[in-house]
Amino acid sequence: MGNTNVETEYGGDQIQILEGLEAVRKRPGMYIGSTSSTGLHHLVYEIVDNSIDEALAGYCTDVDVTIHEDNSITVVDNGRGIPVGINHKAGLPAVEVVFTVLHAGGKFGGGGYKVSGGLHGVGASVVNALSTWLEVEVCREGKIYKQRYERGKVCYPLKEIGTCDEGQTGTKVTFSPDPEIFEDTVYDYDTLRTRLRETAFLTKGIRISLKDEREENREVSFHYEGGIKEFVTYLNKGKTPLYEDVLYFEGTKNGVYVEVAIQHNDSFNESTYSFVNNITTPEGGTHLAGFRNALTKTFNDYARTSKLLKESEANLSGEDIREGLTAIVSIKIEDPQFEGQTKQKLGNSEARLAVDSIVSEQLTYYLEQNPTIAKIICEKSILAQRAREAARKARDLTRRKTALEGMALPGKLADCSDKNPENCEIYIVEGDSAGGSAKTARSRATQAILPLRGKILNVEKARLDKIYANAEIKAMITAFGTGIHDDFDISKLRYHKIILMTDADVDGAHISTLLLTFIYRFMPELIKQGHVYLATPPLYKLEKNKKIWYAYSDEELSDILAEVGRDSNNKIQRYKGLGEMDAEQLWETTMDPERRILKRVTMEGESESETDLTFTILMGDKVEPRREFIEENARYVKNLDI
Ligand code: 28G
Repeated sequence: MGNTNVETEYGGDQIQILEGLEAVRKRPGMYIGSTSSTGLHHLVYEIVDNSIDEALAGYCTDVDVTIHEDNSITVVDNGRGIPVGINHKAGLPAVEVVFTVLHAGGKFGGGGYKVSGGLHGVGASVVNALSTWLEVEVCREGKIYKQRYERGKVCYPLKEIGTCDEGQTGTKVTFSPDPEIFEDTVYDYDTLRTRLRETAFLTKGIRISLKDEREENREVSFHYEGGIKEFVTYLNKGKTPLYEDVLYFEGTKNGVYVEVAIQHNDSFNESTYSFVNNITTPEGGTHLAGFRNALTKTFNDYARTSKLLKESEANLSGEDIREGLTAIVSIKIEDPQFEGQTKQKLGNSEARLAVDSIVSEQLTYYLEQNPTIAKIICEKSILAQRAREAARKARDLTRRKTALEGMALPGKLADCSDKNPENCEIYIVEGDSAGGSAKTARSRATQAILPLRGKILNVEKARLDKIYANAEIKAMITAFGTGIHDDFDISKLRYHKIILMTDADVDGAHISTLLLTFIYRFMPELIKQGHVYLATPPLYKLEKNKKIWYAYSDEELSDILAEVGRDSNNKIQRYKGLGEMDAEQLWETTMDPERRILKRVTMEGESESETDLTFTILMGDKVEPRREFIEENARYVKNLDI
């Protein structure tokens, strides 16, 4: 016998194990959130997380991820290798336990989380259960061990398959996601790349590579010695920083390890992202509250003692200090408690204390040591304070107006007659002439039209008082009915579909992006809840023998030509803008709910910091990053599916 099998008995315990994994297959959503593309990609993160835990424990420096031709995935790390000795409780090799025993507390099942050196391997059995097959190889003590599973079931006992150098250790996992479970089993390179980059930023020093064997030369590697400090630099790359330094604070308090990096830029938006154990917390929680409190307190103290803020002046608000701030708050905590409806909000009170005291202490020291930078930030905050005061006055004025006149809808709006928002849609149309055609074409009961004149204000580059004063923006705010920012109330939304209709050319795409930027910054819930759509006008009209075809892409045009014959009786018209269509054509091709194609704008699967960066780069004033971005992300520009 060439291979030495590790002796195992398969008794009652093993049957229980199978029942455990059966439960995962019956209710995959409970363990990985969903069986959509998001869940599919989640499998990779679960496996990679185990390598990251090994890195956080101090034993792993490299993680390599490969997407194979058949969409199976291999992850290799150079950690200690999952132990192969018999685990006495289960009577099985530890590695087999890791892959076949459903561990308490998956991400979506509640309970404990894994963190450095603690609970590694929590998600491996879930991935195993949801894969048609999975193979694990472990390199330890000069030997290579292997085991294979199919739909979670062991194919053979752990066996030795060869030798390796004494000092060489590590783990290799290959799995093939089960098409019986997932709607789609095709991996998206960009999605994995974005997430792995984020993971590399959050785990300083680690090297993570990604290779796509489905396409030649698709390979990247991430390695950030500066960790979240470099994350902040990356997020600010399309902006103009107000000072060169990225401020970095780090420490451990009451068992909470805290890392914070910040830098201000000359924009007016805040981009703060918080993480707990490398997991993003979009709803924040105690760690973020601690950070904000420390920032507000420390800057006010400094501005007072340095006399930058006079005694007669009011305190700076947190918002003033965070105008133009890019920040990462990342903590590691043994037993994180997640609260709120979506369990995305950290609840541990010790995290608030730890972040607050570490940031307060180290930021106070930093400001004392760097008075020039301290002054730049304080002065920016004081300007923000004044602009906010001016904006408040402008807003109060418009509020009073609407209170007197009732809801004054914009004059250019051709409203629909149906008053049930669920049935109603509003077309935001570029240009008065296309607006005119749309008003004629529309179905008056349910379709409202709001024409906008030319380019709308770029909200990335304007302060609040100027934004509120802009006519096109005011028209949209009153037409939508929801209010914005703190006043935002989705229950007041007047149309359940907001449809952006612009020319199918570069200018049109630019206007769509300006509109989306406005909605994303001021009413992100509209996008998150799926109310925002892009209309797709046709690119070509084809006429032959009194019959008409419309083509929405070049591909479609050649398909139609192949079908009807490519001869001189074909008349092909290339539409340059919406204005070239008459009302009837506009209705047939772009507005008729029976025939039109709408693209819903989503943020699913995209990391939030990446969406923010997309808007900053597309709308900011740096030319080079925008050109690079458009080249790298032709995909985005093609379908604008953010
Ligand atoms: C390549 C794809 C995914 C991993 C390790 C290393 C250890 C480990 C993993 O132990 C079981 C439970 C607590 C000790 C730990 C090795 C200690 C000593 C490990 C991975 C045994 C889990 N030597 N590397 N799990 N613990 N990489 N990569 O999964 O008691 S998982």
